[in-house]
Amino acid sequence: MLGSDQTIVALGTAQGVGALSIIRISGLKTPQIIQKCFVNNSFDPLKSQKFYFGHWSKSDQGEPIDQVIVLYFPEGKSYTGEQSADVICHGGSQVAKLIVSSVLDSGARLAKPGEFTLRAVMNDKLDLAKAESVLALINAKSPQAAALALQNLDGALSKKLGEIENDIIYLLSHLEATIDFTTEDIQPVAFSEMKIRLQRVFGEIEKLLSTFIPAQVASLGLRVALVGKPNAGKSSLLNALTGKNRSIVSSLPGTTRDTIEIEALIGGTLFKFIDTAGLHEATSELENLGISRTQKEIKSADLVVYVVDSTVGILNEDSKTIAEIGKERAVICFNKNDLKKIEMTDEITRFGLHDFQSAASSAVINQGTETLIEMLTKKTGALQNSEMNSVLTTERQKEALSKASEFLSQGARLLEKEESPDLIAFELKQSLNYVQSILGKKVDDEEVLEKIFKEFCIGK
Ligand SMILES: Nc1nc2c(ncn2[C@@H]2O[C@H](COP(=O)(O)OP(=O)(O)O)[C@@H](O)[C@H]2O)c(=O)[nH]1
Ligand SMILES: [Mg+2]
Repeated sequence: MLGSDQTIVALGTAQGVGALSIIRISGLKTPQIIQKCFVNNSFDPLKSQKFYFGHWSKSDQGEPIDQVIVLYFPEGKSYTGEQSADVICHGGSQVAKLIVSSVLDSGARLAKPGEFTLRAVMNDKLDLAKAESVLALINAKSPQAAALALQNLDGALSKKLGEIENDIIYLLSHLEATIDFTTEDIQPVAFSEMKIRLQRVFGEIEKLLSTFIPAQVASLGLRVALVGKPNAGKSSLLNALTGKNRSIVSSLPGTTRDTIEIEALIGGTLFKFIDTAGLHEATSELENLGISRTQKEIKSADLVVYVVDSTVGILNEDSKTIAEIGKERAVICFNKNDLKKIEMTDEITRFGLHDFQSAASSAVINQGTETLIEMLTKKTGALQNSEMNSVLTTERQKEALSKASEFLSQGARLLEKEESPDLIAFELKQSLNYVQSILGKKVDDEEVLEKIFKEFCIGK
């Protein structure tokens, strides 16, 4: 790998004032840098995973910069697989900076984003799927996203992919034994047995593929659009939903006047509420823009809260839009419940919307929002209790596994027709390559690596 003979350094903790900072060093020169800058007579680079307390200086004759703890990891026993150290110093704006520059002066260079993790992959300390979960864990915005990322870092996805890989290899070896039984010791299994086994792997791949969207929702947040007629109380409801006891993660004003996106962590679930422009006959170009944007939000949202003014009731246009959204994604919310208590079931039935879920709320006195949140969270129930022990968390993983699935199903078709084993084996080999690419076996594609690691922060 380019530059892996160089020693790298970076601040591992966030910039700014805090109690402590950690500086990471990795590479061949790590022990000699410590010997030069660190005053501690017992430091021994041959000892495994030791920590030392002492002063860090600019050089062996320099003034001390700080009292530090040095954690030393010899080759093969560190995160990167190389000789590596974490220097724990006091936080703040100066100390860590001075220590990093002393390491740079001693022959290291500044690490690129994700370079420590890249080295870990190159030295077989992590596979690519685990490396991606390091990034996912750092970027997690909800407890659920963090839990999924940790599961993968602990190897859940890698294990599952390893099983799939072995199953395909098994099929391949038996196919190859039928092609050339003189060189193989394997007694090939019958085609009928192969069919069963291939279907089983295919099922496993499909099951894994189905985890991608729920995992995306868990990590990116559940997109909930608030839609309805002007004046129904969408904006007020958004405020009530994201109001007290909620941690607002961010608030992004949209490009049109009336579109606002607010992230809020509620009961462990990350929500992205989108306030939209009211649906009505537009009288100006600007309104038209707002409404077409609303249509787009309706399409892209995971769930839609269709807000109805209880004093007005459902109108024909409302019912048309609600029906179009469909009962899987829509919840009807009768707002302004403080002004008028509407018979929800009657109202819904009258418009033929029998199977739709509904809730009543008052945005001004903040009533009914808990029930609405509960309803929305339940609608995402599949995300919480489906088999989420190994999940696909990145677009790259999903793309590769989809390809693996395509080749495998092509292989299955050929097997069904009892085509020649080498044709079937060809498809299976392609499938195997894609499965292995997720784990990063035989990683030689610089472009793929660059794309993954540029997302990382420096120091990881
Ligand atoms: N009484 C009452 N008034 C409400 C309620 N929700 C909204 N409003 C009022 O209805 C008007 C329109 O609300 P707004 O949130 O701007 O509606 P939007 O156009 O759908 O975003 C405002 O005057 C709000 O104060 C509610 O639950 N009860
Ligand atoms: Mg509004």
